[in-house]
Amino acid sequence: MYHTKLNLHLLTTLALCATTGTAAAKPKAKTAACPQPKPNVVIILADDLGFGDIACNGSFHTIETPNVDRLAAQGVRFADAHSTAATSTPARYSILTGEYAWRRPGTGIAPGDAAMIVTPQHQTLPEMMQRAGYTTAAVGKWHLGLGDKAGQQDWNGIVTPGLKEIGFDYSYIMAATADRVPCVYIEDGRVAGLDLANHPEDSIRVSYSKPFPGEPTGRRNPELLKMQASHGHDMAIVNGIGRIGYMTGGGKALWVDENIADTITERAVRFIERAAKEDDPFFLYFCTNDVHVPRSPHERFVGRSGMGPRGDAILQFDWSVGRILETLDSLGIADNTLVILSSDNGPVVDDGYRDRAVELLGDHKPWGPFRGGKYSIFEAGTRVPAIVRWPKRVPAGRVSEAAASQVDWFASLAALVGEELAEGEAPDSRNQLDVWLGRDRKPGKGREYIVENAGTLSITVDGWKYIAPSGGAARNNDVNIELGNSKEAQLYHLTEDRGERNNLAAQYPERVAELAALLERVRKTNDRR
Ligand code: NG6
Ligand code: CA
Repeated sequence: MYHTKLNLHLLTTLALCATTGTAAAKPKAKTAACPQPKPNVVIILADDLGFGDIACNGSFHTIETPNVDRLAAQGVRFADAHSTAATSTPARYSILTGEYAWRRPGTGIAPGDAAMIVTPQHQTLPEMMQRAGYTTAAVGKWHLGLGDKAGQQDWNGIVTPGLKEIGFDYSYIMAATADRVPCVYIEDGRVAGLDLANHPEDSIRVSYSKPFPGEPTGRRNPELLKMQASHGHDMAIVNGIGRIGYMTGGGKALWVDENIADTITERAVRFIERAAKEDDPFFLYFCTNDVHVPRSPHERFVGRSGMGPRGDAILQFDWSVGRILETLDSLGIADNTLVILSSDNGPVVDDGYRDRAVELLGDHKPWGPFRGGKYSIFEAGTRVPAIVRWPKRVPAGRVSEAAASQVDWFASLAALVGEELAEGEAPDSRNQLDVWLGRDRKPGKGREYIVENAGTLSITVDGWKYIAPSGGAARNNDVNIELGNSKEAQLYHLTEDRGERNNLAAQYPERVAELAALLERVRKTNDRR
């Protein structure tokens, strides 16, 4: 059996060489040298981690992130990398499908009982990796819906279709976010740790419309809360924290917020350990809950940052990164593992719980030098931390100023592992492997344009950013973030004005027209080439 598998792996490697050989005339062929084994690929995706939330992006004086910094020192750190949207569901949709979420209705922030948004009909990133011979896993925050009907999932049986049907061999996930019910982990389609045989009373019910009679809610029973909400988050109470949505049951399967990082990091580590014993390479999509609300880090991080739970959650995130890196080191596979670290969207300080994040922020600037934050079309909405390390192939200790977008991970990884993309697969994703492996690092390299999405759209070309007019609110006062909407067109010269202070639209009407036309073209056609 072992030999059969090994032979199969050899055959795949040879096939990869053959594919690369055919393409030898094209410059991208150098990206897949032979006869090297395909690298393992680990994506570590933080939640709401801002550009300025990691020390190596210039915040050394306010936060310590030694593990993230080590990754950067051993790899390439990006100064101009973007998620495709300023909130989680659409940003993650783009990573897994290689398509801009704004092309599809129903890709906004999903409730915990949403039907699958990345569906079995999609051609997904993990499926492409499976085709290339990879063993795949998703661990941590999901937030892309489950099952085929909203509100109809069987939380007490198998939640299906699920991640298996879209290319993940193994999954251990939180359905949505920590502030949304159901507050349980789902392992390969089943709620982990649910023991209905001995505890039928733990049967789980979930509703996003009606409270369950007799169950306390944050709205009616604030005295039961250990963390008060600042806005929203006043429905079910689980572990003393008010959530979005109602649920009952769960028993011992309910998560303990303080242990989420430990639990999911441990599952990610175990997957790596198991996969490393096999001959096939592995692909891990590890999505942390940190630093999303409710921020309830483990007690060993409490008080350590001096910034309250938000800062402590950053330290906890950094710890998770350290555990993954240590695991790769101890298994001797770090050299041939491509690690990509990033965040789904920009930062927010008060996102609905009174956790003193605003009061204790001090000089720390989660958004770095950029304007706006999570939810915003200004830069801080999608200009996210991004670091890539692969000791064998990525230069160490470099900074890339190339324009880069997470939507390109799909086609770039396909090029890396030698997979052709079918017609219609990953329609907006481009092969930007030379950028993502840190070979092309200069400004002006990389994508010819970056499209951002936060309700309205923006497009940036050569440092000029155009924001399409929109009737949306100019700011969200609950979270104290400028959303960047304006009925007027906006044009910023990011090269000179990265803080987007001077709207130059009136001065450069031709440039506005040009960028608006380009955005219109992208709206109408796929973005692949
Ligand atoms: C908002 C939530 C916020 C967060 C966000 C999604 C309220 C008042 N606010 O609606 O707390 O959950 O959705 O964040 O409910 S994301 O990072 O998953 O997109
Ligand atoms: Ca997020």
